[in-house]
Amino acid sequence: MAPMLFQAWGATAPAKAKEHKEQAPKNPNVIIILADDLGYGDMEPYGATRVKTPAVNRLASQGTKFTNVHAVASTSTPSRYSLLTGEYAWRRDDTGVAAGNAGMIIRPTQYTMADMFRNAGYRTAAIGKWHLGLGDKTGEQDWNAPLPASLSDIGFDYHYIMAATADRVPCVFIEDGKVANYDPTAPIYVSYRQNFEGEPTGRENPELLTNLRHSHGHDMSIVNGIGRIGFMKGGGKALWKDENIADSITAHALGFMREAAKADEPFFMYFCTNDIHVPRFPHDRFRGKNEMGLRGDAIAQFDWSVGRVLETLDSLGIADNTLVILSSDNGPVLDDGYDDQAEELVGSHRPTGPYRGNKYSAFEGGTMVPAIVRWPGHVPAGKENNTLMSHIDWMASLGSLIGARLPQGAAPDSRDRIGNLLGTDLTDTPWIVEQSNNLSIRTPRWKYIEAFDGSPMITWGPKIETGYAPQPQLYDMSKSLGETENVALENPAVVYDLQNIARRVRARRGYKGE
Ligand code: NG6
Ligand code: CA
Repeated sequence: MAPMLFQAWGATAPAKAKEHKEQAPKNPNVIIILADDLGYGDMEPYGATRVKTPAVNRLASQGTKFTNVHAVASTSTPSRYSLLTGEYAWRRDDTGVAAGNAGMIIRPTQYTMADMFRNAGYRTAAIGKWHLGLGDKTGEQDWNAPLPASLSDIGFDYHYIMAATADRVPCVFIEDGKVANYDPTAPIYVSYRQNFEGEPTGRENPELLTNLRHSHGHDMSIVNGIGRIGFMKGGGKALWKDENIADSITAHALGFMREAAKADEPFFMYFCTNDIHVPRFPHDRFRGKNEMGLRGDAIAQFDWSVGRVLETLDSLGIADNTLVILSSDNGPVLDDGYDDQAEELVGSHRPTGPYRGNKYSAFEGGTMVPAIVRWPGHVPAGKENNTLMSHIDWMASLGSLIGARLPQGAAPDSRDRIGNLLGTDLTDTPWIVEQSNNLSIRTPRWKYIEAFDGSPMITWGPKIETGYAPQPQLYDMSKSLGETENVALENPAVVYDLQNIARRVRARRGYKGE
């Protein structure tokens, strides 16, 4: 049940946005801080000792630390798609890890979390990592002109984003549908098929990899002394410098917050850091401060970004009226393709905490993520909360919070669990779905992984257990979080029930257990 914090809107919600705003000045700002590949165990509140995370510690002490929150998928694109649309990404076959020249995956006709906030009178922004495609058609973008489809078509008033990931071309920021700082003397060309004549690559010109060398993949175009996935030419002064990415992203986030506060408009900010995804190449001021090398430094840089957001809320005097949600898009990975010594220096640090598997896995390490929620006076402060929750439910939950009315068919798979998110209702969701190359069902007690024919280890680079097995797996999470003892044969009735949930949710968009 939604808490009765705000009056629900009338049927003509969008047209009455302004009136509503005046009636309910307390509609909180909402900031989702989404880290990239940050593991359950990667920050101090979750047990990390080899890296300091003072800003996150502060957020946790002023809010609630959740210990059973799951991303929808174990990689970025499907995880983010699901969060922003409230539809399971696996319902579509074009939501796998996107190339930097993928067309916009969320279609303008879809109703997104940003549409929801915008129609409720919020100013909306997406800042940082995007990874959900841009422009009309894959491979056909003209990066030298305004893109025909961009985030303004799916509910964002403002965006300053990276098209995909820092390891994928094009290595430029996109601001309001155009390359930011566009350099007319260096037109931009992008291909994921072939190189442009005369352009060096990591494979052929390793001597030009002056900043980071690859360990697997990442041997195509070289930008800023780092090999990337995909080929690009041009960019000139628009090209990012990896060491400044966190600064740029954070500065634009703070700028957006200040403008919204100045206009006295409630805002929704989807703030996605590049940290701690590869290539990990943080600014000098974060280097060498912990024993884990670049991966630890990237965590420290992430923490700095969080701190800047919190300080800015304070200085604008809006911290009490802002719901801050911090989480990650998928589980952690050490060596994800660059020679940054993450494996060699990890020591006793456990990126997934007590969980098995990593990013990419069907095991819990793939989708188990940190989640900290702060809203002074509304969300219990300094509490730990073990309620089972999934990112899929955040759209309907936040909609309920702000009294949004979603059009029929919007956010089909998202359940209103706002009481869970605010820590006022400790009833677990009966089950959630996790996606790797197969599906898993997680309940408060059990974890069921569908049978799947695939290698038990990733075969193309990272040393990671996939969690795939030719027969069903069932783990009793109340006995051990480590997914080591498959008890499927001893519990056929449980397996049968969980298989049925997987079958039904697959068969029907919007199946929620009824
Ligand atoms: C993989 C990349 C990896 C990372 C991942 C996506 C190679 C060898 N590896 O294909 O480095 O970019 O895709 O990560 O290319 S995610 O967090 O955005 O999903
Ligand atoms: Ca990720």
